[in-house]
Amino acid sequence: MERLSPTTALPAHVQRPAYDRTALTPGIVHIGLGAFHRAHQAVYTDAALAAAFGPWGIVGVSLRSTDIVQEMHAQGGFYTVVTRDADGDTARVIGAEIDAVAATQQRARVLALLADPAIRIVTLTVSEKAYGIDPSTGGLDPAHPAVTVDLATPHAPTGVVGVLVEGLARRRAADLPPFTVLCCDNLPSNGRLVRRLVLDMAERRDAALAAWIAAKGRFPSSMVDRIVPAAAEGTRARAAALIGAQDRLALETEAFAQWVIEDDFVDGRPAWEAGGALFVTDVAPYEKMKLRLLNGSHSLIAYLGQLHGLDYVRDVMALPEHVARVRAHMEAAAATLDPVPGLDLAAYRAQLVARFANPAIAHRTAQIAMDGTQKLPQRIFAPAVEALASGGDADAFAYVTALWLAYVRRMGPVDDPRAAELAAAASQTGSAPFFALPGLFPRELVSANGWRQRVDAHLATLDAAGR
Ligand code: CS2
Repeated sequence: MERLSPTTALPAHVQRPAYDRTALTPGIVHIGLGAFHRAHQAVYTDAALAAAFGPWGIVGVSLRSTDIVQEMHAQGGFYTVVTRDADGDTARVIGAEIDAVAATQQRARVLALLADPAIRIVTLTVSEKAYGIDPSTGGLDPAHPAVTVDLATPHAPTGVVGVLVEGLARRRAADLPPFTVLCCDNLPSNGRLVRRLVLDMAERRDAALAAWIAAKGRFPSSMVDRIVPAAAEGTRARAAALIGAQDRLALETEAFAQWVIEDDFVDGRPAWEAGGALFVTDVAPYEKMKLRLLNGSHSLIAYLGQLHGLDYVRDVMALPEHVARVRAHMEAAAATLDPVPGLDLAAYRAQLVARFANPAIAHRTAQIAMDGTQKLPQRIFAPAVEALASGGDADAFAYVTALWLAYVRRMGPVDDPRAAELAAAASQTGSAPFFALPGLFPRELVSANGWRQRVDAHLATLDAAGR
């Protein structure tokens, strides 16, 4: 079977780029070429290009992997997004990615691109742990492996913050405006957070550079949402049956997608609203809602699944007692939220339960369970602090915390950048050694004795039940 490429003759039912792909030129560099970006921002960009064509082709940069870049080259940037829900499967071929670069092999090319006047936006999906955030201060962690390297050799950066700072330094030297930095990772106030990290690193190399970025740079926050599991067994075969060609980059996802963005760009942007993106002045209420209701419940489901031997989110959602837990968690999380403009929270919660239960989506609980130290602070600990401050018992959050600790003790060593510290804490008794890990739990929780007793009580029950 022919390999998918820009010249493949696709069956009529397959949606394809509705613009002149040969006329597309680069305007965006995206760092982090994972499944999520390809099924989210790239799809919105494809829709934007069809509605209002412009110089907004995406050049994808992979910081570590080289395989994905080879596959993108082999298919001329084309790949299939298969949407799976109760109505069946639909295939859409995306053309917005016009080139791909592996930073480990072509670092000079990545830096040259960032200094190219045609590039006006740099978007990011590198995962929570890649940024090098010091959990105690919220600023840059100089001990993070990539940050250490990039502080020592700033002109040959390897990590995301180092690459952004060197790119911005080159633009300043060339008398160009900065590019807009648009973070699309699941972190609270993600634009503000990345701005702080970039300024921290710039400050350490050149105060004038930091002042220039602070004055001219733009770092809009954004809330992104679409459930996109890593490609599963059968993904490629299903895509091939739909498009009549072989696609090694095919992805499967749900129909739902959401993107809420602060409309604050240095020098223009694609018409992402054509794909359904919402432009607002303050993303905070949307992002809090999503991190606490979707991602918080996801972490609950992931640890329930891991402790009960359930491999997929849909397996957990097939058991009524777990669904009841999920609903109770959402109830507690919703109580910590401000109203979200134009959104009915009850409907949003009901829709989430249906999305998690989607039988056609094979989302591994192991994938969501990883990196707990990077995910739980914004998903579970922050709402716990707020619930306690307003007089609640925050028991739902104590329960997820206990599940995570039980998972770490039972499954260790776990996939987490702080795995060694977690393993050391797990070799001692009780939860106290975990609460002593620097910067992991907010101070308000470390000193909340009543809440910590609830964590211990849940942990004892889980131990007694063998899970
Ligand atoms: C998940 C997210 O892996 C995880 O931690 O909670 O990737 C989740 O699927 C997305 O944020 C959905 O938008």
